[in-house]
Amino acid sequence: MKEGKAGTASGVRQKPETTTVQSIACGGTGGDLTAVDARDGKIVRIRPVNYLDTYTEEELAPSMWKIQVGDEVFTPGYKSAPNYFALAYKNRVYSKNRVMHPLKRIDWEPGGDPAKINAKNRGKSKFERISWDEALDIIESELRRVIDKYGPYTVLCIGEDGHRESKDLHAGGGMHATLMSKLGGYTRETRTPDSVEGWYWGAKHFWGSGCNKGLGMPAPPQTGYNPWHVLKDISENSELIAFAAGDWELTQNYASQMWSRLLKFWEKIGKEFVVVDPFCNYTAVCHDTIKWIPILPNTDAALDFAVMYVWITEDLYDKEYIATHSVGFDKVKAYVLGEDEEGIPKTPAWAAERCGVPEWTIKAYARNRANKVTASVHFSSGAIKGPYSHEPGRTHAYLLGMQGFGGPGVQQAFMNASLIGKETIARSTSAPFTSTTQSRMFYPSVQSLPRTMVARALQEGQVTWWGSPCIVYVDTTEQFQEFNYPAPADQGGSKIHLLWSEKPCNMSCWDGGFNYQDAIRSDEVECFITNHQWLENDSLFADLVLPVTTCIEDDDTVGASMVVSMRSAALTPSGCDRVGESFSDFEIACKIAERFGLRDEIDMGMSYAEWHKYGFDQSRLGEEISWEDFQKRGYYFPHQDPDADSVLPGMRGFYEDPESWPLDTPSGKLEFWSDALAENFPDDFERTPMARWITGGPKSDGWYHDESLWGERCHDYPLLLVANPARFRVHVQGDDIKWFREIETCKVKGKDGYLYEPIWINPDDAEARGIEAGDIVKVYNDRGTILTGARISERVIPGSVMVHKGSRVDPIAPHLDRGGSTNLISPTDQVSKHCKGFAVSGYLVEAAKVEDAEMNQWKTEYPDAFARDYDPAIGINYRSWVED
Ligand SMILES: Nc1nc2c(c(=O)[nH]1)N[C@H]1C(S)=C(S)[C@@H](COP(=O)(O)OP(=O)(O)OC[C@H]3O[C@@H](n4cnc5c(=O)[nH]c(N)nc54)[C@H](O)[C@@H]3O)O[C@H]1N2
Ligand SMILES: Nc1nc2c(c(=O)[nH]1)N[C@H]1C(S)=C(S)[C@@H](COP(=O)(O)OP(=O)(O)OC[C@H]3O[C@@H](n4cnc5c(=O)[nH]c(N)nc54)[C@H](O)[C@@H]3O)O[C@H]1N2
Ligand SMILES: [Mo]
Repeated sequence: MKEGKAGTASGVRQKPETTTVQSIACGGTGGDLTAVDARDGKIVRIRPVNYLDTYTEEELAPSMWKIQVGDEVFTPGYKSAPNYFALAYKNRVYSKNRVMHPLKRIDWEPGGDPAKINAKNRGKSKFERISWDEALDIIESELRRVIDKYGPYTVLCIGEDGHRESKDLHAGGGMHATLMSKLGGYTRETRTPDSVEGWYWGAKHFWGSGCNKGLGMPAPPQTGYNPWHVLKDISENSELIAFAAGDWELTQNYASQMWSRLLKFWEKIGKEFVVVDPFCNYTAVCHDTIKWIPILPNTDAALDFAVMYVWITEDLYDKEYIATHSVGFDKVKAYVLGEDEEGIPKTPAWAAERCGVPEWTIKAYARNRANKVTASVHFSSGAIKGPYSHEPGRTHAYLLGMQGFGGPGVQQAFMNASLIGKETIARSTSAPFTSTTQSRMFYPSVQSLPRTMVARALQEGQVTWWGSPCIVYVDTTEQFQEFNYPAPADQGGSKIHLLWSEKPCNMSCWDGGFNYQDAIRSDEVECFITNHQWLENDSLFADLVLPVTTCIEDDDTVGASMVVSMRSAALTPSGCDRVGESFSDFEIACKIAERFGLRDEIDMGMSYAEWHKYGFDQSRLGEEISWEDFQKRGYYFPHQDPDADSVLPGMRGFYEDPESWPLDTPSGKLEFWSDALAENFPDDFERTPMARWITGGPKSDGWYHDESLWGERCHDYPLLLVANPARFRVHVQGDDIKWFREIETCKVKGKDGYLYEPIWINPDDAEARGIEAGDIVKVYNDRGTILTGARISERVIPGSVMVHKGSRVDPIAPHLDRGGSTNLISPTDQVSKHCKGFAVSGYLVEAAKVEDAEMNQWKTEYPDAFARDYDPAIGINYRSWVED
């Protein structure tokens, strides 16, 4: 910690400021470094870091990467470019929504007696402050009770993986599980492949498991973990950049604003951009060399098939590459030309009726992509988070395959492509430095539940699924394995009765939120604990809420990995006083462990200083900087590998020599038709061995979804909802940042003064419904109703509405919510029968103006919900839910 000069403003002698370096980002993987200035234990401001204050240019030279095209040079520069969330983080630390003390729901009592747990009141009744001693007494007694009665697997540890704030030792998401594994086991709640659904369930069968051992984003296994230099290759060789469901101006900036600079650089060196999107997204509105092609949500497969039709009939694809690098293309070709049993040619006219893109635009887009070296760019892709996302996931991949995927400039850039350089000492894609892996052991658990299936497990007592009991990073073949909950009783399997979350936002981030709330409101759940900094989302439905520190308060280290301008390792000492009575998840686990005589097994008897040194020793940092120097400087950027330029970018190895660089598909090549799918799921008509135009249908016919404009449900709910990450939040994080809430695209002020989450609606659709700008609008389907505020704009295609996901829930009554959190009304079913992921965007809703009479009726029926304390600057907050 550095001391600044004592200020003498207005003649009053002030205490000196202290400055710490922090790596703040709500994505969990660290951000561009910030300097946090504090006075008297309170944060004063947060600002970028000038690296030259700590290092000389010569010292930094080996760490800098560079992309040069002609005379134009792009480098990270000497000043960090923190994302705007980090710069606004003071608002988060001192939010009126911070959990100040341990809380207990007023009408819940430990012991599991249905008459005393009042399960039905979860999300309705308020909380009271209790002391840490009381909270620990209750947790200890509840754990002892449920383990004794049902066995340890009755404890479901929620949130082992997900985003959260960036922390190492103090991070949540595994501390409860680490503790429970010492107490005999637990049920593991596993993440489903949220970011990459369509690639994971679809494209993996086309191009193999991909990078990170199974994320489903393309990379031949031999390149190891990183598609190094994809961005460099695109900069040097691509002519057209297709953002088909990608918005780098929004999504790529959550840990560093470098991505805006990269887009500007691409613009400067003459790249053409095309944005295929239901929404004229931020990349489209912020850049000049752009063409926006509006498309109806979740219809990309139709567009892609028509593009293939043009390419095949006009001889505009790489036939030689197809012959040498792929199998099964003939089947797809026959389907596209209508030369199969279905007999429907997928012409641009056919596609235009389905995807809403005019015929001539489809032809122009197809020819433009074929005539120019085209890269496909997204973070993970918004088009692949809907029902049957394996279809667009595969058709997007087919297009790359037909243009010689891996050749110069023919690349797919996605989140991991953000690792432009190749550090010498980094460990795989993760940070150069992190002690998390030491403190947090993801003990394999006999019993697990995918996040998408927790509600059904509680409601039906039994669930079956195919694919991983562990997180998303697994081989393709693993999708063919069947899993069951509960695990066999002789292995200790039992039903879950105690829920404990270290990432309490599943009702807003995962699918079917209203149904999840119903499931939590059952007597089956005898106790629900959350650890949380802010009183929001799942925590409103908890029985006990434990206050957690923010990343700035913790004495920690952070290794920044993805989506930063340079990967870094930093010591991030506590930069301000703790807020309220908060402790980190790590400290909470230690406190509880102490009750069971196990503290030493959690903290290994080490102080924080010892943990930091231990993390340093475990990393390879010592090869480049001494511990003493690292402590003195506070942060470090690993050197670039001098041989990095010889690394083949993305799929180049496979492109050049598919025999030496085979994919990990059964044939080693791109598989337009997957024999493995045909063999394992011969009767699956939702995900067949190759991509098709799938619209779903009624449940009675065996379909999982009827969420398209060609089924039955669209007569009642005719609008397709797009629910993307928000410009002014990272998932659910940051909804209370008052600096952002003032921005008019962030919230819409209703006439009742409440700041509603905007619904972006086209003027035609608004007029047809009598909706005017600023109206309170209900968005609903048979799963429930959320309230929003009208923002009328031609930025959204007619027939679709856009509501950013992740605003905080604000329950009025079951299945009725004022906060506008879209995932409350998303489908409860998985992607399709054998794919346990979620479908959270591109589904059916209707929108209508809320008339005064209806609002008044709700106010009369649910007076408590409307009487809650509300501060427009912040929204709902701690005082709304805690009794004095
Ligand atoms: N409709 C729709 N839904 C989506 C998506 C979409 O595009 N549309 N995107 C999906 C994608 S790609 C993702 S990655 C997921 C993200 O989903 P999540 O990973 O669940 O999202 P976060 O908002 O990062 O959730 C972090 C939660 O942990 C809390 N938290 C933060 N730091 C800490 C900590 O130190 N300790 C504890 N105990 N809690 C902490 C935060 O307040 C927040 O509630 O959402 C998915 N859901
Ligand atoms: N500000 C901010 N940045 C973030 C996040 C955040 O929450 N906030 N989350 C981070 C995470 S974890 C992830 S995985 C990424 C997500 O990154 P992506 O998945 O790439 O992002 P999305 O915003 O879901 O989608 C990108 C674009 O796809 C469009 N889109 C949606 N549906 C369709 C469709 O059916 N067809 C087509 N063609 N386009 C469609 C959207 O309108 C949007 O402009 O973002 C990361 N960055
Ligand atoms: Mo994600």
